[in-house]
Amino acid sequence: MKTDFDVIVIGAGFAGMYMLHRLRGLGFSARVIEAGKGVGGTWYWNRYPGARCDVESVQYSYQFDPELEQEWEWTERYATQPEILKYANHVADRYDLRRDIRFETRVTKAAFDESDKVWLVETDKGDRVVARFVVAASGCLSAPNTPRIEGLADFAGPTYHTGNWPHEGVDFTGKTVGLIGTGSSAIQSIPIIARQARHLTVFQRTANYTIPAHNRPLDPAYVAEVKASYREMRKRAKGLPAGIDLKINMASAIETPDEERRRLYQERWDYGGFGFMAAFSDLLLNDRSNKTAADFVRAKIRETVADPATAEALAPTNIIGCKRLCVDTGYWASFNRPNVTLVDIRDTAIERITPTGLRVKGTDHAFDCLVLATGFDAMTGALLRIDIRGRGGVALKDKWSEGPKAYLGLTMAGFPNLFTITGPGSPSVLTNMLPSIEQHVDWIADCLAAMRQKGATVIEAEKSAEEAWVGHVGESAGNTLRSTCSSWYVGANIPGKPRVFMPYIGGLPAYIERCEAVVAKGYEGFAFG
Ligand code: NA7
Repeated sequence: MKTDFDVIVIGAGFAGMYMLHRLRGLGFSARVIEAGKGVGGTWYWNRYPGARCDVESVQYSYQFDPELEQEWEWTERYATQPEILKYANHVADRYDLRRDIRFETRVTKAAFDESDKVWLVETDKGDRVVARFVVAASGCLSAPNTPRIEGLADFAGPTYHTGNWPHEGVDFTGKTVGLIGTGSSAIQSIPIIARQARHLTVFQRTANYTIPAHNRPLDPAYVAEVKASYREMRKRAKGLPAGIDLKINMASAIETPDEERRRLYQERWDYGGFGFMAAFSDLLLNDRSNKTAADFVRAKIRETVADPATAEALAPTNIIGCKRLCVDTGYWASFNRPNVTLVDIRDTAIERITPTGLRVKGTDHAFDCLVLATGFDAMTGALLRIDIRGRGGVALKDKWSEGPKAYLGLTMAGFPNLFTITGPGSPSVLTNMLPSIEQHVDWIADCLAAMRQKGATVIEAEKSAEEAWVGHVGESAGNTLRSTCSSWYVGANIPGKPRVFMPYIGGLPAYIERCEAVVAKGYEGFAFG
């Protein structure tokens, strides 16, 4: 069968854009298929008020081209969604990417044809495209989770999902708003919605930990300093588990004297951001150590929130850092506003949405607008919403019925010539996504170039290599406290989803080392045809 392209790339977020750039550089023909009207992926869809990245802007950026690094100017410590989207568009323009992207088109099906060893890709616009390879750059947090709450369709007012926010924005001035969720999207948007709305009612199922961002405009002298030392900073970051350049204190929390421990937590709290969890090296390994950090944050909540009952309800009871830590600007203080009410629903699920609001514990809450800050079907959702079929017509959803199985988070046995960028089993969401994405893309690009050189047209993960990697991913997760709570890392937010810790927790350096060793050993664990 004649191929239309060497490679079809699904998605034009940061992964898909860089993949296209690398493929072009190698002389492969490629077409990117993107559901949105523009590039940016996550940053295209998540336009809710207050959306910003919680990795510092100078680190959450591409590093493949020093000229791009030098010409782009970040303006804030943590970049807003509009600024990151502007950056994505700048990259698309700079490398002339748009001419190979088909926008407003969603891939609906991808099936491997065993006789011709090609993929047949179908879209919601009726396209049927044939390609040798498919690269799924479809994102880890890109399939919004709309909760299955009875009556959702009956609500008379507008309903907004944070992960699919109207492009024209929403003005809540004078409105009463009900908001479900207290994850990162809620924690970022609540302070802003609270300032606009007449009244905001927040429905909280699980209280969450958040660390102040202490966001600020970037001082030009600091930016110049970063630009002069980008290479060193990127190198330091790549050598650390999360791919973020931050200082990790190697001491144990529980073995540090109380006063010194408090001083160190306070120092990190005052600095702001994720670095709080690097105050000690054993916070996710030892529950007694973890409790010292959790107690510190709980004390901050009680200091900040005036009403003791609200403070108590907002104080999380689980392991800090087990669910993804949040970074905020004025979250706790929002609950001191007279127009904000917290409704704790940890013991009783929402009964139903009604035309005028929702009912929980037999009480009706009325509001004009409903905000669903209810997250995503993480890591597997975007892939499983496509009908992907490998050898023998086997559906990916059947292969993954007990949880995702993939070799290095990059490939799957039974699905030749299909690559996933930051797929399940890769460090992905536990790391700074940009360096992780670049590492994956480079690995795939180098692999395709190596195949071309040796005249191979098919690559497939061996089942035994996949099983060993899946086993290693599971074992690594079992060694930390991170797999112990009901987070989206384990699929707990989606009813019926298999409970498996999906990302690889071994850290970026160990993962990169493994990927490089696989290549050095002639693509160990892969069969070529
Ligand atoms: P999250 O972190 O998954 O948060 C979703 C929130 O919505 C969370 O508090 C959930 O409670 C809550 N939720 C979900 N379904 C329901 C139902 N049915 N009833 C009540 N509450 C519900 O998503 P975000 O968009 O905030 O953040 C996702 C990631 O994006 C974040 O980690 C960053 O990486 C950026 P739960 O905790 O499940 O009890």
